[in-house]
Amino acid sequence: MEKIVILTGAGISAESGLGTFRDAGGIWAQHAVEDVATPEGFTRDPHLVHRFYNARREKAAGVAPNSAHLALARLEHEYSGEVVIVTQNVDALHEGAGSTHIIHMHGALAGALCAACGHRWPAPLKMDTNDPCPACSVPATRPDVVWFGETPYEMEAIWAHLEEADLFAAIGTSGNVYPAAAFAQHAGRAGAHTVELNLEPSTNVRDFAELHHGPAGTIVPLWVDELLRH
Ligand code: BJW
Repeated sequence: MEKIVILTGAGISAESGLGTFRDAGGIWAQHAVEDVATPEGFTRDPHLVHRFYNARREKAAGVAPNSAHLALARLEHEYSGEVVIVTQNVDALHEGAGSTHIIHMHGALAGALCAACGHRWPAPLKMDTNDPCPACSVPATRPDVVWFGETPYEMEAIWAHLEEADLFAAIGTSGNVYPAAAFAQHAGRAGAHTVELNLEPSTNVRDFAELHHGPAGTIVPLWVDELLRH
């Protein structure tokens, strides 16, 4: 029984209509990363950060999984081995497609987090920093997402999955953000065959043994068909 670990990034959701971060006209071209994706930015102007995430939550609620998300769900259900998705994405499109073994290493738009006590609960569509925490009542609500300088979720489990992987694939990620950008090297050194599926070569393309370049909605279903044939 073979284990497949798949890292996904913003590029897999691009054809569903969600913007990527670093492509021309992407999210970081419209918003300063230090203002909306750091704990310091949240301390400076929590209302700005909530406006940014409320708008993204609203947008994400109106989009549907594309053929790449659907192909990964099919892989999980039809493959004889184990399939684990580690996503950097905060949208719920893998869940919407029917995948079940998903780790949201950068959190989720669907989550709220109390900056005072660490309690986590389902986020309403619109959040504000004055919303009281249901556990401690302190008005310190923030999106349950991982900002620069914070520790991504479930890292111990992720490193263990990477070390057990027979096949590691990265889909739709530019390879600029650590620790995710180190996963291919880590899995490859532990013995996995490494595959990149991305619109263009990523920053760490040299860490991959096999490359498929093109839109995820086209190349991921073909790759999954091939895996299920063997
Ligand atoms: C398509 C496509 C189509 C387009 N089909 N493809 C110096 C050196 C090394 C590291 C550091 C350093 N200084 C600081 C650090 C650490 C820092 C970091 O990496 N900084 C770099 C900028 C240098 N990292 C952190 O702080 C992280 N924490 C950490 O390291 O803690 C220490 C620790 C490590 C290990 C164990 C324990 C502790 C936290 C990082 C948090 C990132 N947060 C964000 C925001 C999350 C919430 C939100 O969504 O708002 O996460 S930033 C943003 O970038 C978001 C994404 O998940 C992440 C990655 O972006 P992604 O997905 O790769 O998107 P893009 O836009 O970059 O790329 C899209 C790709 O798709 C492109 O290649 C396109 O070509 C492609 N594409 N259309 C296929 N149709």
